[in-house]
Amino acid sequence: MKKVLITGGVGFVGSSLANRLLQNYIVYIIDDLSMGNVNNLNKSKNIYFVQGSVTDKNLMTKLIKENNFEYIFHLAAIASVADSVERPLDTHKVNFDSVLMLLELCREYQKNLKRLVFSSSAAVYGDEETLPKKEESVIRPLTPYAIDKFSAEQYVLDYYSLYGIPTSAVRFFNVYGPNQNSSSPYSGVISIIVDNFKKIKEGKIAHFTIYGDGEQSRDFVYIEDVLDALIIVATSDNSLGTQYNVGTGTGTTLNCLIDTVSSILKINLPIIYEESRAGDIKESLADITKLGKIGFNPKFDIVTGMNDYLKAKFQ
Ligand code: UD2
Repeated sequence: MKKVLITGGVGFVGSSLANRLLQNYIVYIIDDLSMGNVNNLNKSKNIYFVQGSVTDKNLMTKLIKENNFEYIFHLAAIASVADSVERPLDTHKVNFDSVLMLLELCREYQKNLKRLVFSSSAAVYGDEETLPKKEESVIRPLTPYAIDKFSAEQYVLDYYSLYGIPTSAVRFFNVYGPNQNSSSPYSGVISIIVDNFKKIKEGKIAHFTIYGDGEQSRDFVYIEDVLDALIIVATSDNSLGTQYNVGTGTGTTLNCLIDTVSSILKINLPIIYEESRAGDIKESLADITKLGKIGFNPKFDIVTGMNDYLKAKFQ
């Protein structure tokens, strides 16, 4: 069987991708377990797990030198924007330096690679107000996280034009689904909301804090659609050397989201309103025309996505 490498492969997106790909590939995973959990992975003899950091040059060199990968998905990152503001130097090592090192290792050792896919973020667009965001919209990265994502993405794409390394990048909007870690206040808002609904269902006391009036909206994209997008981008000839928004093209407000979950579960979640978070943007919405042109068509809207998620979480 052919080999795939997923960095950050026990995290939310990485583990979901590994579980999908292990039917057809030997899936190599490198993860330092800083956010993810090995229990996210299905039990399979096709998974080869390496515990370590993508910033470890010796470890990465060994991994890339000794294996021929058909695809590499670089999903390892410090995902918290707040962390990047607190610790710009540390987060830069993971979110930027590891990418450049991986590109160099691929240039040297991966002669049969079909694609390296890098996970970037909608954060690169920052707070410029024109919506929806197209890939060529104004880029205004406002945090170390966003700056690293944008610069790493540009390096990744340049390695195709400069050296012919087959690369692509994706800019994730707000991804949600089972296995998303809800432990930090900066975890994806849907995972926090679902956790609180779960507590109430179990008879515990819980509430959800809305920062602002709840009318802020996001383009929430379900993990199954994200996996489809990653695979389409990795396998399309047209996606070489270019980047794609990964969203649904539809925005949902927090208020509407909470109503949707309430009506699916028939449970009421007490809400507390607090001041908006510093730097929070009001609306975020992807234009997914470019991804559509290579065959992406999201299968889940917020209602079907939340139904699927809640089924997995509450069964
Ligand atoms: C997302 C990404 C972030 C960065 C950013 C770029 C996630 C988890 N975060 O941040 O990494 O790429 O986009 O724009 O995908 N909220 C509450 N209560 C809570 C938690 C959140 O009201 O307990 C609000 C929050 O203030 C925001 C909205 O919910 O208005 C969405 O928050 P988020 O952290 O899920 O995602 P976002 O878009 O701020």
